[in-house]
Amino acid sequence: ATGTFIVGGNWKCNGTHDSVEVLVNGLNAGTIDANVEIVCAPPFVFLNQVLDTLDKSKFSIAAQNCWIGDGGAYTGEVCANMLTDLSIPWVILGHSERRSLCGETNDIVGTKVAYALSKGLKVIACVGESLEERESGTTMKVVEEQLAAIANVVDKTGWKDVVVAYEPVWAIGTGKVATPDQAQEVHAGIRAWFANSVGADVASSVRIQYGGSVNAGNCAELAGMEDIDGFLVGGASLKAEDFVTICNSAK
Ligand code: G2H
Repeated sequence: ATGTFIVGGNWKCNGTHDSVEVLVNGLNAGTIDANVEIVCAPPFVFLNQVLDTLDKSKFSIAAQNCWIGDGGAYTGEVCANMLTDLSIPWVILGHSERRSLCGETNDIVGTKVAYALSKGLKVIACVGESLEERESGTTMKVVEEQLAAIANVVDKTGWKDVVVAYEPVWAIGTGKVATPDQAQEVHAGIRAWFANSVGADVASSVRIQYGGSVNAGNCAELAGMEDIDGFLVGGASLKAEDFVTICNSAK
């Protein structure tokens, strides 16, 4: 694996004040291996609660999205400056649920990533193909186009603050995890794309997470793959004990 193993917990649109309290207490009680970076992404409305209660010596905090540019008359949106104002270091951008359900195109995601980086946020940038795209043999083409839309607007040095999350859409929340070999193949392809299209230095330093039905039972085998540098976890990140197991799965 490349760099410090990095695990994200994407809580998605789940939780109540009380369930967040239970989850945070469970996470704080967990014993985490020394050499792992962990980023928890609660819904916006619970960011302050999590900021106040989560043990930040073990866990960092991310938002799950942010607006494409400056704040202003954008009803319902949250902008990058608001996150940095709360000292939130990370944001997840381009999650497939936002791409497919909220109409975020490759260009929108690229612009969002560039803007968030310009405001000092670190970004977990998500890419991945649908089942139809996989079956038609276009997985790498789709993923490369998603990455290129980011690379077109992000300076080469900006990649130091980006983690790529490869999340095959067909494996998200379906219980259908990519096999370690399937994931490794795409991760290696992503690294090769970086070498050819961005630079050898970025290719050898960028961290690539796998996401899609990662759980406490399948994480160890996936974590053993050469180009898997961490995970982005959805469902299993809502169970503290399972999430801690996943965080500790790096070899
Ligand atoms: C993929 C993942 C987290 P899950 O969306 O981003 O969710 O682990 O529930 O498949």
